Amino acid sequence: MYSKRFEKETFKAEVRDNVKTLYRKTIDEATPQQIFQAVSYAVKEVIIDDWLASQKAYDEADAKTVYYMSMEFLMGRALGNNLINMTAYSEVKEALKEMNIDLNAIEDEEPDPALGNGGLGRLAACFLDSLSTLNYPAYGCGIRYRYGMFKQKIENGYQVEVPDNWLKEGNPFELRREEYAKEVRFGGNIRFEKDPETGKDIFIQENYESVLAIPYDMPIVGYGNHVVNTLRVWDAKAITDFQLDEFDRGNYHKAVEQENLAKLIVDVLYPNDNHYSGKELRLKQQYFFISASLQAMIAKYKKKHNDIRKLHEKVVIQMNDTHPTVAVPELMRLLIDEEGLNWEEAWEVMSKTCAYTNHTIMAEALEKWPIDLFSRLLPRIYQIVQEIDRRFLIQVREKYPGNEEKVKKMAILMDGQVRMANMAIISGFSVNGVAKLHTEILKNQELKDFYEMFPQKFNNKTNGITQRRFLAHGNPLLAGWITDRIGDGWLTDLSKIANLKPLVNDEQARREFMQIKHKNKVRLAEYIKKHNGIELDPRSIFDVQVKRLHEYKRQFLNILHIMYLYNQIKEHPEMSFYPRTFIFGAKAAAGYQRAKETIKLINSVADVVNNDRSINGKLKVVFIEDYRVSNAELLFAAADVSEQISTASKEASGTGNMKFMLNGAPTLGTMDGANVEIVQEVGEENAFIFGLSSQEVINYENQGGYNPLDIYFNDWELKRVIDQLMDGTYANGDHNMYKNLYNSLLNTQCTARPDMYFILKDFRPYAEAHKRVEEAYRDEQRWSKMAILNTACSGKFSSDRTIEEYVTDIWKLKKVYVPSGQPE
Ligand code: T68
Repeated sequence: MYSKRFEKETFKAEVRDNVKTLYRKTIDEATPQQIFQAVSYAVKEVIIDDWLASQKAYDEADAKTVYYMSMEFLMGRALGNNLINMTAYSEVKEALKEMNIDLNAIEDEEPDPALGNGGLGRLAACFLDSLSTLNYPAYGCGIRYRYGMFKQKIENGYQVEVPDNWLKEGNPFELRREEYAKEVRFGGNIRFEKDPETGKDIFIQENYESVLAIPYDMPIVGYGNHVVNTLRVWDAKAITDFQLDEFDRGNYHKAVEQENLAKLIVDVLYPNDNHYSGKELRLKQQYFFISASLQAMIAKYKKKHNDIRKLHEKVVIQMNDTHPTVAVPELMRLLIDEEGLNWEEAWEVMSKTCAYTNHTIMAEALEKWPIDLFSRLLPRIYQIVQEIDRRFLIQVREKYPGNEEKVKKMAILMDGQVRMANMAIISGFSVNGVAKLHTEILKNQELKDFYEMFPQKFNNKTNGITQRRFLAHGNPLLAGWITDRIGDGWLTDLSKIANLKPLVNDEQARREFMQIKHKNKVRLAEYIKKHNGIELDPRSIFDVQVKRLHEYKRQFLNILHIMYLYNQIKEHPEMSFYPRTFIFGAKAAAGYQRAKETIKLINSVADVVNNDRSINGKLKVVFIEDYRVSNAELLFAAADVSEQISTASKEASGTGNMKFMLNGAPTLGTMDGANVEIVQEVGEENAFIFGLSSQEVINYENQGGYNPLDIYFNDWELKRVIDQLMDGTYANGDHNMYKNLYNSLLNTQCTARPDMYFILKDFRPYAEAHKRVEEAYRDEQRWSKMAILNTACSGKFSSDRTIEEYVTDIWKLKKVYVPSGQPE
């Protein structure tokens, strides 16, 4: 047993006590939210003991630690996951049941901490889970946004954004740690003096604004090993009288300004994914959490060590995309200005400490800060960036004499901008992509010049997901069945799931597998009935596309195909057609017009199709409101088909694709991102692959695109679908509702390149792939084999595997074993 405190009677007493001391109530009087809090505090008691034990063990081992720096951690709910990882889920469920409390209902009381947009933030969360489970010392460092990703409401088919006040009821799992607060300074000017004794330059920042960064720690519980790591997210507070410059004392205006800055800085997560918005506040957020995290990191190091020149032996910093890359000059600043190292010494330490992960090749996602903004906000940091750039360009000119083209492409400072990716690549010791194909594209196209100069820095780390959340927690029926069949080793070693492979030839096993899928479809249908009021037939094919809404992800292609199917059914009512349910879930960035129009289109098609009795329920379309981690778990468990249809070369990896596979849904997709590796593992015959290859897409792009009108005028069925965007069919007669979408496909006046994402080009191959899905699904035996094989071949896609690769190739950490922190 993980802890005696989870013994039924002990645990029940603890919950009763908590309800009493927190709320002066008995269990019967307490609200579900209060019970959630009381249960969480009881669980936290156990966690704290292990947390202390972990930190003690790390201290004794003097172990190297990874600092995973990320603007986003999309954690999802903590209670259920913590119980799973403490192997106490069923005990606690039973204990609560005896008190007439349903654990699932209590879990639903927890707000979904949504401090992230999508894949990048969720990846960070999976990585933390794996780091703890694999016994590696780690910190996640980020921001405690007061408002996370907005809540999505659908009103009249349109997305409406509602603020996500996730801290309203208080977060039972976090610890505020005021005593570790750090000051972060912005703006002002830099004066420099010579130190009269050493003759060194000293840089003095004057007339700056500052805020106090206050850390909140959240426990990251490893699976069954008593390891608890820390996710440290920073809140901001004004520095009022204390610590203000002498000269500023009593300066009321300044105090108010600093108050406002502090409030604003951690107020809200920017809700863009794969898109850079160049807002000053965003840069403030970046520097704020990086400066605070690095100060804390150095302070911790110095408690045990006195030679800062060896910092890199005890810490490594992984930068999750370019968002935290201001860590490079900030670490230089701390080493030079605060620790007294010279440039060369500081460079040696910094460049052995920092590593960078790239998550996208989309040009609009690349961070390039205007120099005037950057230098005004971070004057000392800017000086350091200039020096990094100056020294680097000397190297470039040495290596490529007379080649000013290279200089232009590779410089950090160019055309009035600070190019953050260039800085990260030049400064760190590792640059990784997130799937094989993506890394190859980085090396051979996007970052070719850098790869030529620093080939040793480049490496691939194919993404992964945690099977603890996305199978053990999200799909308890399948998890239980797998454990019955092959034992529970898969929970910490997903390669063991391959032991299911022989079961594809076991009819009984196949039937059970499909029965579980059916039950999960019923569970999802109930959720949809409750939330959308739509009645679904769980025997229909559940075809699911859930991910952020983005043109390159091509939800538009999916819905156009549904419009096409609907036309077909109407026109040929006699044609054989296996009933299909198409399920979407997606948030659009608030200012992303085409994305929002796509949501409206999906909902309007849903309205028409779902209410057309003449098609006998053959086709249903559902848009899940407020897609997030908690309902994602239901969706993966229930999906028959996984839609992964990005324009080839655009999706760096994808991770949803892996979650579907783990839960037994074959991929309907393009050869993009990690789909390529999924197909490699499961075999092409167990996936439905279609469309242009990444090389074909890149070739077209190099030619300036293709002409979609050639397709439009030669495929009348497709033309008809596209024309329906403009004839009011799905717009109550309004001819303008979808004109942006229509124009994005065809109109050269409105877009630089019509059909940039090759929707028309891939349409017929996509429709044909759907035909293959239908045919395969009709053959129950074949389908059940495919489904089991997808689960059985998913072993590679555990984030445990990914983390072991980061550890071996980049971080060089050692495992630390932690004795239980529980009192005997
Ligand atoms: C995603 N990126 C990739 N970005 O699109 C996906 N961007 O292919 C990959 O699997 C995943 O990262 C993990 O590697 C994102 O999710 C963002 O969310 C984002 C946020 C802010 C700014 C730019």
